[in-house]
Amino acid sequence: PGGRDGEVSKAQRAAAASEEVGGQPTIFSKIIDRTIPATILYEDDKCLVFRDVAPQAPVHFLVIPKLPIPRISRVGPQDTELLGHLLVVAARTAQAEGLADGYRLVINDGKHGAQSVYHLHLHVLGGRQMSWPPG
Ligand code: IU
Repeated sequence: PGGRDGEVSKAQRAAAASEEVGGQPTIFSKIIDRTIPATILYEDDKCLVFRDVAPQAPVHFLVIPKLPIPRISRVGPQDTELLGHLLVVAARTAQAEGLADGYRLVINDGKHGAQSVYHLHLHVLGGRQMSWPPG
């Protein structure tokens, strides 16, 4: 059933992507394929890390899967390993960026989460004192 689940998942993702963005690749797909430039901090076969173009802290970078999952609310059990990998890469890149005093990890989802790009991404913000609650 694993393979079947995988196929269903791809169909669901395609549906979700077209639901959110009319089936168009987001700007992050263009960053992955180098159609649009970005300051890339790390890359492997599963993910890409680059600086946010509009930084909200002295250090602000994004960790994205190469698989175009539209939003965190669309993930399933088949994504567990990938999501864990994104968190490990986020933490290791934060360390490489010198964020020894800590940082904030954020995932915005959908309208109430103020998500603007429908390609899953983890924000990592640091280099200043964060406050709580977030706005
Ligand atoms: P959000 O969680 O979907 O709201 O965050 C999208 C982020 O992507 C936001 O911080 C933008 O500044 C950032 N971004 C970018 O780094 N490069 C781009 O070309 C675009 C958005 I469009």
